[in-house]
Amino acid sequence: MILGDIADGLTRGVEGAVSTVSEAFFEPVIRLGVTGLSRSGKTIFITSLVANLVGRARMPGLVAGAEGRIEAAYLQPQPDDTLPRFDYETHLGALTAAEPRWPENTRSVSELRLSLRVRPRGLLAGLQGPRTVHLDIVDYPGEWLLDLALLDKSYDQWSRETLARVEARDTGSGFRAALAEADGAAPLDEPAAAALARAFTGYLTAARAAGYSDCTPGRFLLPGDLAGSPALTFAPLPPGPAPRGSLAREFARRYEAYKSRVVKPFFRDHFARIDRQIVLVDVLGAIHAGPRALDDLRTAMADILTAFRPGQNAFLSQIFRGRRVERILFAATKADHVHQSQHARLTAIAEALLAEAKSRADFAGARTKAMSIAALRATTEDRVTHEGQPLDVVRGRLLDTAKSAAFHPGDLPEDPARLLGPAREGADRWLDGDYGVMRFAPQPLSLRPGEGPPHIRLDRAAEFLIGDRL
Ligand SMILES: Nc1nc2c(ncn2[C@@H]2O[C@H](COP(=O)(O)OP(=O)(O)O)[C@@H](O)[C@H]2O)c(=O)[nH]1
Ligand SMILES: [Mg+2]
Repeated sequence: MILGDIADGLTRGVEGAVSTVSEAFFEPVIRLGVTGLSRSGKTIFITSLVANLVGRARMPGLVAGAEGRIEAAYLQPQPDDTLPRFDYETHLGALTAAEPRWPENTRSVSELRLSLRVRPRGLLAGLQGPRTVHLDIVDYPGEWLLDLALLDKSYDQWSRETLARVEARDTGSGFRAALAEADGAAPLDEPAAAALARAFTGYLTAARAAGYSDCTPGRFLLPGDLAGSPALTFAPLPPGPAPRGSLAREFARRYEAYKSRVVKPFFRDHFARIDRQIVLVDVLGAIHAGPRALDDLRTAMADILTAFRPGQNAFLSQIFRGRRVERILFAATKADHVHQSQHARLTAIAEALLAEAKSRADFAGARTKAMSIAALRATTEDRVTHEGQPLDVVRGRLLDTAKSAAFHPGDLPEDPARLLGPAREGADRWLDGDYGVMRFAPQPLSLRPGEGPPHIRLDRAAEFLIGDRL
């Protein structure tokens, strides 16, 4: 064991003790983690959740709200001075503009504190005044969770595995060519090292775009503010001599620095402090992209979920020290793309996607649930007559042309195996049907006072995630 690790564990323990004591005596804090692969809907989810907690008219499923016990909800300065703030106002502004648009991509971790003034329920209601519960929402890329696997791997081992994948993929040709020019034993030359790292990043980006998910290191895809730093300027190299001062020696050192300076601090400072977690999954997008993308999503989710089983990993056990994420919600997002008659099937597919990951361990006693949601509803439902038959459709404004359209995306199967079976077998396309997805623009909103944006089951998601603490 490395000494640094022991120190990590100790500091965390002391901090943990202090915060538990102060939280118990003063104002409780719920840290809600929001994650998912890029484009899964994190930004929209947080924006709509906050807006719908501030104005709760559309949140009947949040019990404390329905009982009228939430007296106020307001944004406050967040407790962590070094984390970027989630840019709620800008994102909400984009969604509620006269010409609404989806917010820009974000690619880093950010945080927002929403404080709720809540009257206690039951017998205590008459005895105690309202108390304040802080909800700290932490948005971070699911890609970063994939890095957990690196902690157990040496540079040589990671290089071997990564290069085997590079060999097998078309998207690897550019990096293979760059590698052929490189000599690991030669003295380090910074421009050459940077060029090699760029070629490797190019490969990862292409592999991700082609639907592959095992694209570590995760920060190479989503560097946040670390872009260009030495900890992100390395690449895998084939085995060979690595004398002092050589490229290979320096890459191995930077790989270790990436683990200790980038991966570990994220897990220790952010991940290990999460109480409740939502994992957003764009199931419909993957079904639309085809069997390979769906199977890839399944393996990516399995990898991501290992992070929620601290018992399986020495480093995680150490930083969690018996604490755990208490509830995990898996949400299939963008459910407004299909008619509500399809939602139960969508949820069943999401459940089946996670079944394997779930059966491997039970998340150390965390409560888990799967749901289909739309954080921001961009469509309305309708039923039309098509070739003499009634057909359930959704209507919306198309993102590309701004034209209004009615859309029937293809019926999802009742049995998820009809999709997951072919996906696992590596089928090229779906035989049973054609699952289209249209990209809808957000609809213009005219919100009344006390109302957040329209959604599907965002209130139930909130109830599962935080309802018991209100
Ligand atoms: N129709 C619909 N589209 C959504 C919804 N949530 C996300 N999207 C789409 O998915 C895209 C990515 O969402 P975003 O929240 O930025 O993803 P992030 O990368 O995980 O933060 C958005 O630009 C929207 O086009 C939703 O609830 N309904
Ligand atoms: Mg985002």
